Amino acid sequence: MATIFNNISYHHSIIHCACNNNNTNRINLCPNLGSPPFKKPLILFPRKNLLNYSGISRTVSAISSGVREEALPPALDSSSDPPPIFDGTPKLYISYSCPFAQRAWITRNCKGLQDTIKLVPINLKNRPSWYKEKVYPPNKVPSLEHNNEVKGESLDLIRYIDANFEGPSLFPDDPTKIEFAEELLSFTSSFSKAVTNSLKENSTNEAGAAFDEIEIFLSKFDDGPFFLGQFSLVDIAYAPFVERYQPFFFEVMSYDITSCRPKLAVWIEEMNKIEAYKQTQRDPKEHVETYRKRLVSLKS
Ligand SMILES: N[C@@H](CCC(=O)N[C@@H](CS)C(=O)NCC(=O)O)C(=O)O
Repeated sequence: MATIFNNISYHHSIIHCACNNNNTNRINLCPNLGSPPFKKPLILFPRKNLLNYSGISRTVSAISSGVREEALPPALDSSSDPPPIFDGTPKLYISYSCPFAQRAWITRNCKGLQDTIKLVPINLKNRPSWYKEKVYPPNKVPSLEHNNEVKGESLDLIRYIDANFEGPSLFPDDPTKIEFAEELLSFTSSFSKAVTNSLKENSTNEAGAAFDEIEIFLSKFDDGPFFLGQFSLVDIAYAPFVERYQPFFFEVMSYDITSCRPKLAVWIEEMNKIEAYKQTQRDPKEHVETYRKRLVSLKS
């Protein structure tokens, strides 16, 4: 599972973009559609700019240092006994394939909480009945058992984990960045809706416009390659979705989401260096198949 993007070259590739990379307001200047057979995207990003981001090494190395490879437990199914519930050990219930759960899992890893918050993976296709009955009545993942309560909703959970557990802070102090973080966190649902609409219409128009928005967002702060400059919960909120959209759009829609979006290309590359995130990634082929099925169900 930790191998994910290691076996593909989408974001580690070279560099080649004919459009004006400084004009982040352009829409559809670079329509991005190639006719198959389609080459792996060639992304040109100004590596020397990365070296100017003084914050990267500080934040990300703090997160990555001490992150060790974790043996992931098997997913529990309808035949599995529940873990000891409300025994005082915080537990994060996830599904390995769920992007919402992945947000909470990345946050837990980035805070270095592997020994504090126990990971409890659930097989959603063959869900144990005790999960709904005894743990989390909405019957969704993620959920977090902490202090004799169970909470859900991924965007609430990542904030909760950040605020209530030890480890590096993943939310800014600066009021301008806080305001922007709120805007970006709110945009996550519009982003996913735009992609879903694109899939329904078999067109990249709406998704392309949403990726253009992302490119503009990534241009706001220049003290690092992340949404708020420095790595934060905002990056964690977007990463699981971009991880799925990038290979799906590339393989199925022949659309390279990083083409003419140099900030997004760099963001993906930098995210993929974060060990705490890498440990949560899945094989891109699996994402492509999941979204292929989703596409069929959206159209039927
Ligand atoms: N808004 C929720 C969405 C969570 C969600 O939809 N999780 C899916 C898995 S990716 C789930 O548990 N589905 C089970 C179901 O709907 O029965 C969040 O952000 O946590």
